[in-house]
Amino acid sequence: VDDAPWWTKAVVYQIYPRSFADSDGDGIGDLRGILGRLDHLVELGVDVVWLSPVYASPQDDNGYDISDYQDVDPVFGTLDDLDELIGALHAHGMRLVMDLVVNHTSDEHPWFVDSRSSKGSDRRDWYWWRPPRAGMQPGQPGAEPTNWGSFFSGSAWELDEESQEYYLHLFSRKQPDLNWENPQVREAVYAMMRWWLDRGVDGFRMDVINLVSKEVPLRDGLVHGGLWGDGSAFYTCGPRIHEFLAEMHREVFADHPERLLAVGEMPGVTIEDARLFTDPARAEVDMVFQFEHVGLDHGPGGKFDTRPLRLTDLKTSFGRWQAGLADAGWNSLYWDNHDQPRVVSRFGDDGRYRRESATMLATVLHLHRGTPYVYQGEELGMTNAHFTRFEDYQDIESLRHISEARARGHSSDDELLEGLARMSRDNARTPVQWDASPHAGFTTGTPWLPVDANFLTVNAEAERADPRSVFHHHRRLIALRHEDPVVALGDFTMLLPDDEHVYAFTRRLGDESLLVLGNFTGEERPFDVADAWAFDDGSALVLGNYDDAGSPSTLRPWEARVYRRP
Ligand code: TEU
Repeated sequence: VDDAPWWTKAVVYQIYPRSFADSDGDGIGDLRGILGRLDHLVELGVDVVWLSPVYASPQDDNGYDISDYQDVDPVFGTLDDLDELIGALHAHGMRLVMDLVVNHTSDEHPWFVDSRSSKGSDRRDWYWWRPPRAGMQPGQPGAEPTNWGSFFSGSAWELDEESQEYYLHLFSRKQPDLNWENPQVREAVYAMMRWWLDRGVDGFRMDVINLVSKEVPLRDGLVHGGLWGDGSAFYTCGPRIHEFLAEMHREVFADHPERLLAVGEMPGVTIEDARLFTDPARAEVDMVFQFEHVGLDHGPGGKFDTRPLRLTDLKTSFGRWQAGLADAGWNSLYWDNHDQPRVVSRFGDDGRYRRESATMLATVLHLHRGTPYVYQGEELGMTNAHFTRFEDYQDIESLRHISEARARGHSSDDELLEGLARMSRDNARTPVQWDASPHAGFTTGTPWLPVDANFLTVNAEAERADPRSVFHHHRRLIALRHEDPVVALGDFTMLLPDDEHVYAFTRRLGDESLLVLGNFTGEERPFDVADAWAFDDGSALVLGNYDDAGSPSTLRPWEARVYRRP
């Protein structure tokens, strides 16, 4: 227990700087805005801040398209501001983890500008350049080097008029993929990472890091019914991914072992692979973000075609991940981030039972074994954006989805708006609601994305004033993890796997046990865990989201309880 890494009992808070706090009235959040709100993080008690990208960027994908890895975009501030933030967080005993986006750069990054400048450029091979498909003319439909679709709709290839060759972009055309087969690319990335560590940052959240190894030669993927083929089999955890991450660890992390945190964002990662990535003996990364649980409400038509979550599916998924990483490796625990809809709207009830469902969802998440991540506003019970017009959306994924869906003529405007209202990434990107003043205290100017009308009641000031609030509940959950080793390290056992309403599990470490219960519905639900837990031998309720203990056999709407024994 004593030699477990520090991050097993840490909680990470994600800041999406564009939407956190604006200090200069331009309507966009910035670093000085964060500096002005550190009290909020201190009171919450989080250990680490993960900062979404603040690097120089044309902002095609809100900073995930980087044109200079070693500078701050003026929209967010300066390098001096960032140094000040590192210092201020450290002074409060918190760490700062930067986003590391190295599957791709911006097409305006000097590396790509150089690579594009001619076929003979020294950096030509730093990206994936390919001629048109054999026998076809550049630009002709179907002439793309492979049939791969991009994550943001359309082809994953863009034709460069000058050289008449295509470059690969798994995301937007302004995010060309780096060629990790080239050792110079990897060394340039590692040098940049070392520069940040020397500046004082405490680690990295690595954007789509399991996509950097592509199987060569590149070839067509299966067509599942859409316009484009699915290339994911050739780039998800590709042939050299473990080699690359082990190399990165040696080249970047080896000199600063204990202090740092390395978390790999990994769409499509399997449990078997995650075990390899996070087994400390292999020295690759500390933990990964997997996507299984946030795909359970996707329908056959993809993420915008939603279906209701079945609680038994969620239990099966979390249960497998808990078991799979029990004796080697480590889990990350999250509901929300800047790419996912707000969990209280998605799996809870953001109306009548907003407080109850948000606190229940947080309780269930934080009591699993793994490191919990809180996304800005989640601790306030912030909801989805409730946009009803196409004009409100700004996210590139949403905009590309709208234009592709319209071009194909498959869905009505109402259906499209419905899908966006449920799943658009903009749902989590509306400004943080600080108080009931104009624009929720986020900015004195015009916010870049509309503030939700519910800010008059859903805001940090109101949450701080109410001891039962989502905010104070998060504070208690974080404190519990800090104080009680069973939360961080206890064994996990899922109970009631077939129950569609009540989520239940135990945690056990030595003589100590916890029982965690959560009602995933707005009705009273009976439960029976007598096989696993006796309430009469000294169980004490350590945390709940109702004012009184309630009945030992029924949960009230969205109720959560944590019991301790002995
Ligand atoms: O996201 C990668 C990812 O796989 C998805 O979550 C993606 O955002 C998409 O919505 C799938 O529907 C990371 C970043 O978190 C995201 O913000 C970036 O847009 C993306 O990589 C590209 O850098």
